[in-house]
Amino acid sequence: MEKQPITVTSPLLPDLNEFIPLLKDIWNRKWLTNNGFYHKELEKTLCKYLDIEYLSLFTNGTLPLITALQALRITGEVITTPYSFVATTHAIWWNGIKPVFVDVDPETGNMNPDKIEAAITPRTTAILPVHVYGNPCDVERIKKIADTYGLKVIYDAAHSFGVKINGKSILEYGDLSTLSFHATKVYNTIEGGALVSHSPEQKQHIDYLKNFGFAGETTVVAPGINSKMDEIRAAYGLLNLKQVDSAIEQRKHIVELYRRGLGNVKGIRFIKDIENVRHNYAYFPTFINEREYGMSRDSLYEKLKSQNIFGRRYFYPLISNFATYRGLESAAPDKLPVANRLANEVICLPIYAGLGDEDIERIIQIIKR
Ligand code: T4K
Repeated sequence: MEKQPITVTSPLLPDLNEFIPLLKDIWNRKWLTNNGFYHKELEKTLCKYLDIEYLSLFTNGTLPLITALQALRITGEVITTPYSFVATTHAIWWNGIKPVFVDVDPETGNMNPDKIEAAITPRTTAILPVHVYGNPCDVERIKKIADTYGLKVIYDAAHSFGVKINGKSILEYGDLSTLSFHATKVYNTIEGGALVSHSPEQKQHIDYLKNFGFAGETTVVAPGINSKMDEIRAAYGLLNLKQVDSAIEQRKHIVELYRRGLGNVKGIRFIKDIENVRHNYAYFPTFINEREYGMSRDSLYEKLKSQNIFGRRYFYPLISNFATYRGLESAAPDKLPVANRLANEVICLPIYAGLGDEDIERIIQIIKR
């Protein structure tokens, strides 16, 4: 019998039997969106789980980025990383702000703090790094630079659900952090996201912004947007939260198997394991050195595909190489050598709760052969 396709991820789904009574309750309440009961419950429960104080739910992980830039009134130029999903740069562009790319660290794929200062101009107002694959950026150094130059920091923490550093939530760093709860993420509400802030006033303002700027029935305080999470997804999110710890444990086990199975394969490299981090194992990126491995990343990608295994080249092409952005001065490939190399070498292997040991062993054997 032909093997079922193995995709890079598969969504964590709550028990349908537990979901149906919640749906019935929503039907009875006839309150479907606009800060309803389940919305409030999920905000509260997520704050507790993530060990943070202020979180605003959104309809996806892109709108909190766009809104964060609005909330802090960011203008001019924003320093960012090209090694991410396009949404990071798109959010800057949608605000009429110029993205300025800087290169990344070869060991982690995160923004290289050594490159930030040279990119600062009189028009720079903020830094927008990404904790890529859920691995924390060098938050202390980025804070120091931001403080020195009077810049704001917004972290795209789309991959960092539940990640901690030295026992503290990674979401505590920066002026604001954003999360994505997309179906493909460690924790999902189907589509969804959040903006994490640090004071009741900041949260209040963000809550106005995600509701058209309304601060009361007849008062609009800003040109807001509509990005409210509905009750059905909030209820689904409450159920999914109950199983996320077990899902992260299963992901950890998969990472251990991959690291053990592929650790000695010449030409294959993993992301550096940063110390004192509670990881969420959101992705398992491997980097293929064609010369040492004896096959290019793309050939390996095709070979896996021919066996019904669908790894993904996150993040290739590099954002700065897309037609939309490649005209920018900072997008020139010779200015971003590390990011370009990582984008050309990366393949993220399948990882999700429920992926069996025998499937992982099969993937390892195909890569080793
Ligand atoms: N910032 C960063 C750093 C991000 O990575 C993202 C999103 C954002 C911001 C924006 O957040 P959102 O606005 O999306 O909340 C996926 C996701 O759509 C996207 O959320 C994610 N990052 C990005 C890295 O990956 P695709 O186009 O690669 O997904 P897709 O549809 O090809 O799905 C991948 C695999 O997952 C499929 O082959 C099978 C499996 N899958 C997918 C879906 C949607 C399922 O099994 N079931 C499903 O329902 O973008």
